[in-house]
Amino acid sequence: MIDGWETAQEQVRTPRCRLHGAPDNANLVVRMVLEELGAEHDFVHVDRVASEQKSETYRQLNPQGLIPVLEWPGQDAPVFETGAIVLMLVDHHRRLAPVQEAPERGRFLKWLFSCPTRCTPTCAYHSSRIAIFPPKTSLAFSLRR
Ligand SMILES: N[C@@H](CCC(=O)N[C@@H](CS)C(=O)NCC(=O)O)C(=O)O
Repeated sequence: MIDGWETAQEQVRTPRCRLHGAPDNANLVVRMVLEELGAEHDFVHVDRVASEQKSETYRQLNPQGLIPVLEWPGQDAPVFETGAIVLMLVDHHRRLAPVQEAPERGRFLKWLFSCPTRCTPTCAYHSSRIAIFPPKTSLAFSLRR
C-alpha cells in the first residue's frame, strides 16, 4: 500500500555527512531535515563576514560560492542547491515527504523548489514544514495548498 508520506517501516541508516553553512541562512532547512531524520552530521561554519564562501577552497565544493553544500558519502561530488539536498535526503530515507508514486508528490516538489531558494530563512522554515510534516499534523493541515 502506498501511504503517500511514510512507507519505510525501518529507519534508514545513513553514513555521517557534512553540511557547510552559516546561521540563519538557506542551510536552515537542510539542518531541520537532517535533525528530523536523525541523520548524523557535522556542521562546518562558513564565515560569511570573511566571504569564505567565495574562497578557492570553498569553490571546490560549490563553484557558485554559495551555501549550503552537503558532502554526502557515496556521492561523487558535493551536493549544492537547497532543494536538491533536501530531496536527496528525504528520498534516501523515504521519510518526511510523499513517495514518487503519491498524488501529493507534485505539491511537495513545487513548494520544495520555490520557497527555500527564493525566500528568507523564516519563509523557508515555514515552507519546509509544508514539505516535511505529514498531512495530518495541524500545522501542515493549515498550510496545505
Ligand atoms: N539557490 C541556492 C541559493 C543559495 C544562496 O543564495 N545562499 C546564500 C545564503 S542564503 C549565499 O550563499 N549567499 C552568499 C553570497 O551570495 O555570497 C540554494 O537554494 O541553495
